[in-house]
Amino acid sequence: MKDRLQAISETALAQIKQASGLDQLNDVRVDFLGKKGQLTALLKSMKELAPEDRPAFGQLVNQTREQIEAALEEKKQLLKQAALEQQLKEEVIDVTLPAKKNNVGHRHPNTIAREEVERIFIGMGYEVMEGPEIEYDEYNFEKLNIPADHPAKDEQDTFYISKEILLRTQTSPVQARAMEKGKLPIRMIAPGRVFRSDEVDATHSPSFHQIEGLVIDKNVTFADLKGTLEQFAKELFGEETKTKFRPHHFPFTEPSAEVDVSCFKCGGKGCRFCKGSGWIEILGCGMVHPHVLEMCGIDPTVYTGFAFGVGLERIALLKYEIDDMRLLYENDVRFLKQF
Ligand code: 2NL
Repeated sequence: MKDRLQAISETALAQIKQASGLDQLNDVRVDFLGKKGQLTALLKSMKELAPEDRPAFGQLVNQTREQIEAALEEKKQLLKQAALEQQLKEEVIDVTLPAKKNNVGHRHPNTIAREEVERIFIGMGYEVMEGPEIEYDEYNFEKLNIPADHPAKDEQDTFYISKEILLRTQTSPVQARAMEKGKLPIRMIAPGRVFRSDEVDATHSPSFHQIEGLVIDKNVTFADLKGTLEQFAKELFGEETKTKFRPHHFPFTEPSAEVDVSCFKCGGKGCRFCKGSGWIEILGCGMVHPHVLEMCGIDPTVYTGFAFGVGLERIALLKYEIDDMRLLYENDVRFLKQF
């Protein structure tokens, strides 16, 4: 029995010495010290010894176990150290290499233009408000003085979810909702996506963006409208910009006007950009129709107001001299990076 113990001890220590990895070392441990290991088997066979020899032999087996355990632990530390050194050698970082370039995104020209318009009106004390893109016919048309049989409904043909629910053709429903809330006075702009059943070309898209403005208070006049939009045009296109109000018709305003700005390319002399006229159309506006005020719960004998609507894409195309609206929707980074 002693010889067997000696033999087990020697082979165990030899195998531990030779182990070249932690897995292999663990195999050795299981083979000798495990439940079905050689040393355990030897302990079990102690009954072959005379009872008086058993305690001394048991002690010997335990000593051997401790020796093997100590050798295992020592080898384990050695292997771990070697593995760490290997890892450090493999993962050397060359701090002199150039850093990886981070591709940072860029604001879309529409976003730049919207934020610019918002900045100007916030500076004049306006609030920015938003509303749903899916609207009731009632808010998109009826309350804005466009009843079922109105020809403007042809011009603003849109996408219907049902007979009463549609994709909004303008952001005015946001303003109709604000008026209905009844908190006066109102000074607000409503930027957002709108929809029309239009064919795609250089200046049209079935989905585009608008910014509408609304002011409601006592004693608001067309002079306030003119002053406000003149100031807006100067801030957007430069201090020297002139404005021209041409009479127009919108169902929701009376009187109504379209506004031209003097061409910021040629200063009004006439060039390719303004098609020789010296003027560029930028928005539509007017005094809110008394019937619209009434339908939105405001007494038109006490309050008056003005409203305007700007096409965001139109501003972006003009400001950044882009000649085709489709470029705004292609999301080609080579295009978008330029602004
Ligand atoms: C255009 C013309 C316009 C309005 C929008 C408006 C809104 C309410 C009441 C009255 Cl709640 N009017 N909005 C008024 C005049 C013109 O837009 O050509 N936009 C691109």
